[in-house]
Order: sequence, then C-alpha cells, then structure tokens
Amino acid sequence: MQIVQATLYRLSLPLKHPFTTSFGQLGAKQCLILELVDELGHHGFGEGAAFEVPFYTPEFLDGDWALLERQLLPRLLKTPLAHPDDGDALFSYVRHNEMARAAINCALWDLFTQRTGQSLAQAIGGTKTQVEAGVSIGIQPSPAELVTKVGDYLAAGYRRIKMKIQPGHDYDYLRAVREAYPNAMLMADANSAYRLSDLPLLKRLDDLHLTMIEQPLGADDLVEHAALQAELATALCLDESINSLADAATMAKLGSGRIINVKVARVGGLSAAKRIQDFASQHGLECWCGGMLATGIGRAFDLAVATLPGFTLPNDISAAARYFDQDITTPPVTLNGAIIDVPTQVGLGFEVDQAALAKFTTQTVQVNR
Ligand code: OSB
Ligand code: MG
Repeated sequence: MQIVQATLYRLSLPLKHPFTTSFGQLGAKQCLILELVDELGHHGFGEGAAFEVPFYTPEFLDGDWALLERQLLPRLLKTPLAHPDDGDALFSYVRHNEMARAAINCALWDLFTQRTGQSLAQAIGGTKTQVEAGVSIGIQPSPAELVTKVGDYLAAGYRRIKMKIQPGHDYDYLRAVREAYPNAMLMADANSAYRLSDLPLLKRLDDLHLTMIEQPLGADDLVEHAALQAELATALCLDESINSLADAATMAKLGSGRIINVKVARVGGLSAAKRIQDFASQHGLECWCGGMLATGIGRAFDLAVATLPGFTLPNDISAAARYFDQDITTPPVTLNGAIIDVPTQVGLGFEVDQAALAKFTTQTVQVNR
C-alpha cells in the first residue's frame, strides 16, 4: 500500500461536563484526527490523542502536530508498506511519541482492513463479538455527589465503575460508594497523585474490596509500585507507566502490579497494543482497554483491541453520549445492557460524519508526496 495524501485536523469537541482528575480539568476534547488516502482511493482515519498540556504523558497536541506534519507524514508518504506493522519499523528511530505514532498506525489499520475486506477486530485476531463497558468518573465535589453519579452509571448498565482519586478525595469518597453499592465492581485511579510514603492511606483502601487501584505512584516508579504491591491485597494496575512492551516486561519482572490498562494511543497503536497483550497473557498479567475520552474514531480502535483474548476485565469504553452531545462518527457508540457490540463491517465499522468533522475542526493541514 502507498499513502498518497495525509490530512491533519485539529479538533475541539465540547464535553457535556468537565472531567476532573488529579492532574487537572478537561473542558473539551482537544485532539487531532489523521486521514490517510492510499493509492486505491481508500480513506483511513486515526486519532492523535495527546492533550494540549503534557500532564498525562510527555506528549502534547502542538508537539504531535509538528512531529506528524514535518517528520512522520513526509516519511510515510515516501515509503510503500505491506502491513500496518511495517509502519512501526519505519518509525522505530523515534523515541517515545507513542500517540503520534498511534495515529499513523491506526489509520494504516483502517486502510489495511478496507483493502483486505475485514473488520478491525477480525484483522487483529480478536475473539469476541461484544466487549464489557465500564465508565470512568472524574473527581466530584463531595462523597454524596459521587454516590449519586455512580448510581446513575450503574443504572445505565455499566458493569465496572472507576473513580478518580487524589489526596483529600479518596478514602471517604470511596467508602461512601462502597456502603451504597456493596456488590458493585469498583476501582480507583490516582493518576500518580501518591508517593510510597502514603502507604498507610493506600493500605486502608484494601478494606473497600476494589477490583484494582490504577497508577497510584509516578509514571517512572516501577520499583516503588512493586514495593507497594507487596504491601497491598488489592491489585495494582499500571497506566502511565506502560508505554511499550519493554515497560510491560519490567513490570512483570519486578511485580509492579497485576493488571495493565492498555490504551491504544499510549502504547503507539493497535500493533503495539496487540504485542503487549500477547506478552501479558503469557506472564499472568490481565489487560483491559483504557480510554482518552476518545471520539468515535479512537473508540473504534478501542473496541477492536478489547476483543483480543488477553483483555479479561471490563474496559473504559463507554457510550459516546457519556462525553459528547454530538460525535464525529455515526452511528454513535451505544450500550447494549452492560456490553457494547463490536462492529463487524469492513474497516472502522463507523462512518466518519464529514459535516460533524468540519464543524469541530479548528485547523487543517494537508501533506502531499
Ligand atoms: O487515567 O485513564 C486515565 C482520561 C484522561 C486522561 C487519563 C485517563 C482518563 C480516563 C478516561 O480515565 C477514560 C475514558 O476515556 O473514558
Ligand atoms: Mg489512568
């Protein structure tokens, strides 16, 4: 396959409600969308999920835009590729910048499936037709408000509830929810808000029978996470710490946790996510698919990856309506009880709504051969 044209769209998609984590508040989903055209005239899409500010990972939107426009896309346009994995080899000289590389890798998978007449899930070797939906809830002003929110999402069908925590918004908030919903599948995500010296507080969370605690410590703290996991009954899940297969191998060797939140964007695309879940399955680590408040384009790749057999826990894949009044794909991703049906159509399985894409685009650039 030969890419003959690439277009970058910078998007600002309003969120229904601001999303608050320990690193700050998001008011709109700002991201970039990459559209690739191949020599047969197919259009493939990928999402560049980097946030405007590099608080979650070192990547940020303006940086990824420049990297893609000036370096990665010109190189891609010069090189014929037989398979999306070949793009990873083409960009193996790039350190990190996983989200920029993921945008390309995903758009190549979209093209590859159109060329070979497969759905995304089928093309990557997925084994499920439905995936379990979970929801991630931002930090709320009070325990009572968190309990209400959790109740609403449980009633909507979500099978697993993740709650963001930070010092001062942790034990009492989670305990209130546990008391209200004794049997619900609950977990917490700290986005690195704690240090190993917070061990006494983190140990108290064991009482709440959480399915896991996600990323309590720093992104580089694999050794510290191992020390913490040895002290806790609750499983630790790593998110920010795992950007590559090598990180997953370090985690397995050190015992830094038992679960990986695999985000297609954070690890460099669908090809890398598949390699990480293969490794995880062989080393007794469970996986589930995390989210980046993705548009329908990013969500299509999340749904596909979650069909892989190593994804054994409910995902942060929710209905589009959980975040947006209007998405850029149709039909919108919806819940079917506690699950989401995985599309079986060729390609993404969703149509990109050109009018919606235009409506939310604030900047465009085309890169030609
Ligand atoms: O830590 O998983 C995270 C959103 C933005 C940045 C980091 C995270 C999240 C979420 C949202 O938890 C998951 C979703 O897309 O629903
Ligand atoms: Mg997380």
